[in-house]
Amino acid sequence: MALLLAVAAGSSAAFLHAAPTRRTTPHRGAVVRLQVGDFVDPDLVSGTFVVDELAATWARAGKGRQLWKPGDKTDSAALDYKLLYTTWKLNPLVLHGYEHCPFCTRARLVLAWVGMPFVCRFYGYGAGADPVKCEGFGYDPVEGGVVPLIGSKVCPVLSGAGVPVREGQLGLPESLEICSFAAGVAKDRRIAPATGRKDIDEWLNRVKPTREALERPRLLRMAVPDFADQRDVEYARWKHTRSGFDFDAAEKATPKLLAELAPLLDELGTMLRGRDPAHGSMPTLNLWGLSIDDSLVLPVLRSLTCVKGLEMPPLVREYVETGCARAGVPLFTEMAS
Ligand SMILES: N[C@@H](CCC(=O)N[C@@H](CS)C(=O)NCC(=O)O)C(=O)O
Repeated sequence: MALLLAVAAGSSAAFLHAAPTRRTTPHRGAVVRLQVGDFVDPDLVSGTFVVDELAATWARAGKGRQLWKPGDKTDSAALDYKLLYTTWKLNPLVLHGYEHCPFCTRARLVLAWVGMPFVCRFYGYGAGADPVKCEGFGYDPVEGGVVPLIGSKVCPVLSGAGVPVREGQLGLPESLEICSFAAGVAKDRRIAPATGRKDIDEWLNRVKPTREALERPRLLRMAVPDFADQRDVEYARWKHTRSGFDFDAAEKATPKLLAELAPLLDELGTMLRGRDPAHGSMPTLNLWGLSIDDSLVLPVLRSLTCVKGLEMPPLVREYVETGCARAGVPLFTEMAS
């Protein structure tokens, strides 16, 4: 063994310094070949077993080559994608958002369902709002929240190597664009596109005023990063109040609102047509399993878990519990009020 190592070490030095004699067919490490001019090609071997082995190890380790980085092109688009995906595994994408926000939840669910490597970064809800434009509410208008990424304080935003961005931006905003991008590049699992089902669209519209009245006062009381600072709470109250929302009246109307919501939740139960065997058999809106349709409805149900005493029909409860659990997204039940 000692002898073999000595021979190997000697040959290694010879390989590094000796003039190459012949080119072999590319071995495993050789496929990562960038279309750039000046890099050392280690596919030049001496023809002896030990040296060939060392050359293969050298090449597999990527020694002597210019390292691939996102944006580089090899001679194969499939390989570029593979390398990009490996980059994401090592350096996960970042989903910037608010914990309470349904649009952020939508992106988070889809990214997790399809197995994208990502982490979440949450912000205070008032960070990035300009007090000059918001009657004194908000703070850090230049550096706060996602302003440095996209120039405005709207979440969610996805950032990271290889994420497509518009000119002048450093991240991809818009929840459905993030979902579409993720569905297009995901490797581990798939999600079906949205159907455009009219019943889903109508249900979302009909439930909106009731759920907003129930959620808004309660979301602000939750122990989440979004409202950790009193300035975040004040900004949110200002934002909704100026658009005509009455926090006190909404809280007082809780029994009436709950009564309004109950038949809508029953109706949703009848709209759940399938289950997804690839996702722990969770209930789904469509017969063929998870689709973008589910990412439109589930965030709404998740938000509603901040309402104490809210009863959901068993299938709807199972839908929100399993759908969110599959994505590692917590419900608000323990913070409900
Ligand atoms: N169409 C956008 C809507 C995003 C949106 O409205 N986000 C809200 C959070 S719930 C936001 O960031 N609002 C900032 C503000 O109002 O200050 C999407 O789907 O991503």
